[in-house]
Amino acid sequence: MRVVRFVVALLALSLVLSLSGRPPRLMTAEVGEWQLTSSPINHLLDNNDNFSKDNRFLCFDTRETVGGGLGNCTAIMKVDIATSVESLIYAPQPVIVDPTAPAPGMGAVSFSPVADELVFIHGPFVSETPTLGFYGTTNRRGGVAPGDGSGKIKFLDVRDVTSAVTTPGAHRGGSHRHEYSLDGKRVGFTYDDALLTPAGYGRTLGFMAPHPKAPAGATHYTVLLVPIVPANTAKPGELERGADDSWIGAKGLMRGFIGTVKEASGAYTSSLFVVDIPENVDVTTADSGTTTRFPGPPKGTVIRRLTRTAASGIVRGSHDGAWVGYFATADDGSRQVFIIPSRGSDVDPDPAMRPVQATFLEKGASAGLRWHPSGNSIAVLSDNGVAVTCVKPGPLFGVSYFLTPSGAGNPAPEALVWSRDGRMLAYNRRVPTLGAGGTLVKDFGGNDFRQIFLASFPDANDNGIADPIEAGVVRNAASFLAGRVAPQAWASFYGSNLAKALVTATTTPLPTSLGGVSVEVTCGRGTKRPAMLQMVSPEQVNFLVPTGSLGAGMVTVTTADGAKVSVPVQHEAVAPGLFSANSSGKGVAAAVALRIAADGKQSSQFIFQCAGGAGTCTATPIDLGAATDQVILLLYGTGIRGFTSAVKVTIGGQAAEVLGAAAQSEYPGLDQINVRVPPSLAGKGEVPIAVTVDGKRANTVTVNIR
Ligand SMILES: [Ca+2]
Repeated sequence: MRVVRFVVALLALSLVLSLSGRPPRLMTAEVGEWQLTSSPINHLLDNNDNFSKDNRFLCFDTRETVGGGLGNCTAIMKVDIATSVESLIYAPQPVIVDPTAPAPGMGAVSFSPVADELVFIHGPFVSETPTLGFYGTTNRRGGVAPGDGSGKIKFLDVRDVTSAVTTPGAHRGGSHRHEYSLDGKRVGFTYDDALLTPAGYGRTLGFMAPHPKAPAGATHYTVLLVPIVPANTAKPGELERGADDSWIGAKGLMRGFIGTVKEASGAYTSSLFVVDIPENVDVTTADSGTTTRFPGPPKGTVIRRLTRTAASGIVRGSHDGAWVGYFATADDGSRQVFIIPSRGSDVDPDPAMRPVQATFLEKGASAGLRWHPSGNSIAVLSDNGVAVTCVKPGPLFGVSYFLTPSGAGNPAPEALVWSRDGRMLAYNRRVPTLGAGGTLVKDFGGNDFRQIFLASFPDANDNGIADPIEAGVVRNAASFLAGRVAPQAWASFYGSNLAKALVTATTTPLPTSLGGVSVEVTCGRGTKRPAMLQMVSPEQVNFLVPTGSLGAGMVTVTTADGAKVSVPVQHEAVAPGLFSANSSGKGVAAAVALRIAADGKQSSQFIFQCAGGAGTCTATPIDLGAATDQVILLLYGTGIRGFTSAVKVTIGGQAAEVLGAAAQSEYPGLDQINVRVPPSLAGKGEVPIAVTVDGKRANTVTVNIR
C-alpha cells in the first residue's frame, strides 16, 4: 500500500528536519541532592534571589518559627554553603509576636547581585506602631541590611498615608517581593495599596530606582507600573490585578507579570503581560496618587499583552531578555512551562514569535520556574523533585532531567533558585528536624521545618545543558516524545558521531547492525536484546524496540567508532505516537481518507499533499460527501498495538467511532487506527485529532474537513 511506503519514508525523513519545538518527555538517571541546613528553625528561600554575589552564602527568612506568617518573622539569616554555619543578618529589637498585631514583621529576602547587602520586606518598628499600625500586606517597605550582620538598616521606599496628596516618590501601601535587576540598579516589587484597597483595588506592581528626588527616609524613588481599576469595574482591555512579576533581562527594562484583564466577552482572563520601562524613564512623571486617586505609572512605560489564553506564574525572563517563561495548560491537560519571545505574542503572524511548550513532564510542572544564566536550560519543580529542561533549539529541546529524587515519598520541594554562576540550585523541603534534646520538633504551624537543600548542575562542558541530556535522547519516532517507548514501536536515538554516513536498511528482515552501528535495549529486568535498525546517520539512529521490553531500562548504541553510548529509557506497554505528514509530530496526519458510498463503492485519498521536499506537506481538505456516505480515516502510528483496554479518538472535539486499532501487517512496528469521521464535522476546516491509548495521550495531529 502506498501509504505504508510513505510512512516508512517518514522515519528516515525526520532526520533532515529541524527538531525545534518537537514535544519530548523526560529522561531519568542517577540523581543527587544534599541537605545544607538542619537547625530547628524555618529557612525560607521563598522564590527570591538567595545566593550572595560570590555564591558563598544563601539568605533566608525564618517565618513560622516563633509565630504565624511574615508578621511574626523575627530574624533574617544566612548560611555559609561551605560550612553550613548559620548566622544572623538582622533581628530588630523589640518585636511584638502576636497573631493579629505583630511588629515589625519581615521576610522574602534577596541578596544584591552587586553588593554585600540584602533586601527584604520590613513592617513598622514597634516604636512606630502607635502612628503607623502593625505589620500587614498594605503596611510594609523594602528594608536593606548589610551582609556582615551588623544589624544596620536603611529603607528603599517610604510610606505616606497621612497626607491627602501622596509625597512624590513615596507610596501608600505595602511593597513586597523586592527583586534587584541583575545589574543591581532597579528594584521591582509587588504592591498593595493601603488607602484604596478597601475601595476594591487589588494587587499591582512597580519598581524603585535611586533618584536625587527620592523622598526623605528613602534611598529610592518609587513608582507603580501597571494601572488597575477596582474589582468588577473594568472595561474590556482594562486590568484589575497584576502580580507574579519578575524582571526580564539584566537591566530592568522589562517586567513580566500575570495580569487579570476584562475581555470583550465580559469574562476575565489571567494572562501574560510585559511592561516596558525605558532606560531613561523619568520617574518623576509618575502620579503618586491621592487619598481618592490610585497612583499611576511614569510616562513612556508601555504594557504589552503576550498571551490571550490563561497563563500563571511566577513568570521568569531569560537573563539576556530574549524569552519569557510561564505556566499554562498543555494539550493533555497537564500544567507545563511554556516560553515565548519577550517581543512575541500568541497572535503574531510569525510562528517564531508565538509561545512553545518547553516542558513535557509526565506529572507536570508545579512551580519554581527559573532560567539558567546561559538561557539554554530552565529549572522547575515536578513530581516532588527538581528537573532541568533543555530549551536550546535543536534535538535536545524540551528534554528534562531530574537532578534530585522525585516521586511520592519525597517531601515537596519549594522555591528553586540557581546560584549566580549556574552551577547549583537551592530549594526548600520540609523534613523531620531534631531539637536540642534530640527529639523531633515542629514549626509554629505544627509542620516539619523547612530546610535548605542543594543540587549541583551536571555541566562539565559548561554549555548550560545538563550533560546527561547531551549524551543522547531516545524519542518515539512518530510523536518525538522523549524517554518513553513501547515494545515493537519505532524509536529514534539522537546523539553525535553515531554512524559515518546515512545508511538505510534494504534487507528483510531488518538488520541488527547497519553501517557499523548496533543498538542494544536493556529492559527493566536487565535482559539485553538487540534492536532491528531502519536507518543510521551521524546524529540519528532509527530502531525497533524489541518485544518483551518493560520497565526502567537503557538503550545502548555502539557507534561506528566502537564507542558505547547509553541513555535511560522507560519501557511502557503503550507509548502512542501518530505519524504526521511532515514528520514533525504535529500538523496534518499522515493518513488516508476512505469513503464508502451507500452502494458500497469505495474511494480513497491522502489527506495531505507535499509540494516538494521535507516539511512542505499541507492538508488536502476531505469531502464528507452525501449524507449516506461514510468516511473512515486510516491513521498510522507506533507504540499503540499493546493496548489492553481502549483506543479513544476525538476529531474536532467530537468522539469518533474507532473501527479498529492494530499492528499494520505490512511493516514491522507500524500500527493503524481506523476511525469513522463524524458527519457533523462537515465544513469545520482544520480540526485536531486526539488519540488516547489505555489513557495515554498521543501527539495531536490534524485533518481538514471541507
Ligand atoms: Ca553540558
